[in-house]
Amino acid sequence: MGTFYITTPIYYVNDEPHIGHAYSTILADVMSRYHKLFGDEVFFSTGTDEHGLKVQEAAKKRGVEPKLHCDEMVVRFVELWKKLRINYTRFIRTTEKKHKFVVQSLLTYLYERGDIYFDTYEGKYCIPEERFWTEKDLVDAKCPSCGREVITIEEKNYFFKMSKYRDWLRDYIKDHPDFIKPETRKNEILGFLKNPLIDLCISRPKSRLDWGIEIPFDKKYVTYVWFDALTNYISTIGVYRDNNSFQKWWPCDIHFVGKDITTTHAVYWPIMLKSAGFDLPKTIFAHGWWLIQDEKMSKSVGNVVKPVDLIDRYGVESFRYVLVKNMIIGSDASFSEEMVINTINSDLANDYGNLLSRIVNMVEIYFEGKIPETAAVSKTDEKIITAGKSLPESVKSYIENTDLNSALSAIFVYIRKINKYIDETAPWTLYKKNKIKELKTVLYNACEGFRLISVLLSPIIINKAETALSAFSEEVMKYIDNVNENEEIYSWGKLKPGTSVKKIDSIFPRIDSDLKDTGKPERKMKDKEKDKVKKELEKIDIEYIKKIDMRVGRILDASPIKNSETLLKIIVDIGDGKRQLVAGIAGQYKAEEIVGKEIVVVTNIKPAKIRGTKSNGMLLAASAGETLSLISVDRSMDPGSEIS
Ligand code: ME8
Repeated sequence: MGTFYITTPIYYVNDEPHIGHAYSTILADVMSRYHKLFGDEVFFSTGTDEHGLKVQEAAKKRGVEPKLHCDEMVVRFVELWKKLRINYTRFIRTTEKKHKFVVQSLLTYLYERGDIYFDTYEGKYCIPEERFWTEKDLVDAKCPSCGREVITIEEKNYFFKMSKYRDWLRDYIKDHPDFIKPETRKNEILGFLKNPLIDLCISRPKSRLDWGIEIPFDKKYVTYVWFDALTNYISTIGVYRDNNSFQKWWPCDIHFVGKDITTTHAVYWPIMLKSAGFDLPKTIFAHGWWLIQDEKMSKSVGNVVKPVDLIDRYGVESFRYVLVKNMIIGSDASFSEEMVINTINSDLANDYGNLLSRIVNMVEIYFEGKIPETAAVSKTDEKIITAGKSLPESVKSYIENTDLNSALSAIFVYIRKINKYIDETAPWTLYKKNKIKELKTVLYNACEGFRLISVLLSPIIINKAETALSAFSEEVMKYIDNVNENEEIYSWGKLKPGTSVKKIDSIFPRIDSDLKDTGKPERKMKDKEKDKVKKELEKIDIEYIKKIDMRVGRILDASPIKNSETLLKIIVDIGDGKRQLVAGIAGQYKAEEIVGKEIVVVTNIKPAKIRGTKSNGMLLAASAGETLSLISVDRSMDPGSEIS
C-alpha cells in the first residue's frame, strides 16, 4: 500500500462550472477512488483560484469586497462537486491564510537565492489574460492567446529567472518519459523550449491591482496570479518544507490539467520547484477539450453545457460514466446529447444493467433466490473464471498508467463475455435437461463475475454499483464501505453461496431518445437528429450477428414437395454432413436447376416441420416482390466454409 497524491486545476472563481471543469474533477475523483480501491492512501485536492484583476473587477461591478465576492462564487463549485459525488480530501482557496504564507515563503526563498530580481519592463499586456507578451508574440497586434486588444505598459516589476533553467528543464523532460503526458503535449513543450525562455514577471504594482498576495519583500506589489495559483499544489498538503504532511505527500503523483494550461504547469511550475529545491511532480497529465461542434466549450464562446441540467436528466452516475468513457484522455472529444443517450443505452442499460436483471431472475427462478455453490467446472466455466481472476490486475495496471479508457474497455469486454457465457451455456436448457450441477456453476460464476465488475466500476458509478451489489446482500456492500481494510474485495470467489438475492429495480433504465420536455432549459433535438439517434439505437450489436452460424452449402439434391407449388425439399452438404431443408423457392427455381449450386445456409436455426417435411436450416435469398434470387458465393468454396 502506497500513497497517491492527485490534483485538479484550481478553477477561476468567476467561472460558472461547465462540463469541462466537471470532467477534470471527475477524472481526478475516479483515479483517486481506483487508487483507494487498490489499497493506496490518497490525497485528492481541488479548489478555486481567487486572486487577480478579473475577480477584482467582477467584485467592483457588483459593489462588494473581492473576498465576499469569492465567498459567494465558490459555493457554485462546492455544490456541484457535492452533487457529482466528488470525494476530495481538501478544497483549497487561494485566499486562505495558510496558502498566503506558503506563497510568501516561497517568494522570499527564491528572492534570497537570487532567482528573483527587480527591473523595468515595457510590454504588451492583455488584461483578460493577465499577462505580458512581447511584440513578436502578438498576432495582428492582438493577444495571441485570446485575440483581444493589448495595452502597452511600462513599469518596474519583479522577475523570476526562468531563462537560466531552460536547458535543465529540456534535459529533465527528456530523461523522465512520464513527466508530461500524453506524448503530443510533451513534444509541444519540447518544441516551445527550443526557443530562449523569457524571465517571468511575477509581480503587479498595487496601483494597478491590489487583489492578490502581497510580495513579502516589497509592500507596493502583489504576486502574479499564476505564481500564486501554482503554489496551491504545495500549500494544500500542509505548511511549507519540514512539515510531516508535506514530506508524506510530495511529490505529487498526477496533476490533471486541461491542455490549455500545459505551459504554466510544465514550464513555470517545474522551474519554480527546481529553484526552491523541491522534487518535481511525477506526472503532469494534460487532457483534451470537450468541444461543441468543433469549438472549445467555454464561457467566452457562450456554448457551455451545464452539468446540473444533465445530472438532473440522466443521473449523476450515468453522467460520470459518459464523460469518462467518451474522451480518450489525451484527445479532444465532441459533446452531444446523442452521445450521452447512446452510451447510457448501450453500455449501462444494455450490457451492465441487463446482466443484473438476467442473473437475479434466474437465481430466483432456479434456486429460490439463493446463490448456488459451484459444482462442476467445464472448459467454458474455466475460461470465465480465469478471465475474472485476471481482470482486477489488468484494470489496476491500466490505472497505474493513467489509462482509464483501457481499464473501462477491459471491464466492458468482461461484461460482454459474461452475457455471452450465459447465452452459450443456456441455463434454461441446463434446467430442462436436469443438469443442475452445471446450472449451479454457471449461475454462481455469472453472479460472481457481476459482483466483480460492479466493484471495479464503483469508482465511476458509485451509488449504482452499490445498489447493484445490494442485490447480493448487505454483506457485499460492506466491502465497498471499507475498501481500505478489505483489499480482497476484488478477488474471485468472495460471493458466498447461500446468500439471498434481492430483486431490485432496473438500475440503468433505457432512455427513450425522444427526449421529453422536462421543463428544464433543454436543447431540443431537431427531427433529423432524432432520426439519427433512433437509427443508432436500433442497430444491433455485432454479438447478435456472430450468433448466426452461416455456412456455404452445396446442393446435392432437390425435389418438389407434394401438394405445394412453392416449396422444395433440398439436401445440402454443409461440410460436416448432409442437411435437409425446406425452402419456398419453387415458384422461381426448378428442382433440377439448383442442384450443384453453392448457396448460403443458416445452420443453427431451430429445426421445424414444414408441410410434414423436416427442415433443419435455412437458405438465404434476395427478394423483390415475387422475384427471388438465391445467395451464392462468388468463388467456389468448400461446403461448410464459414460466412463471416
Ligand atoms: O485555468 N474541456 O482555471 P479555469 C475540458 N485558474 N476541460 C476544460 C474545458 C473544456 N472545454 N474548459 C475548462 C484556470 N476545462 C486556472 C488554473 S491551476 C494552478 C490554475 C478545465 O477556471 C480544464 O482542466 O479556466 C482546464 O485546464 C481548466 O478547466 C481551466 O479552468
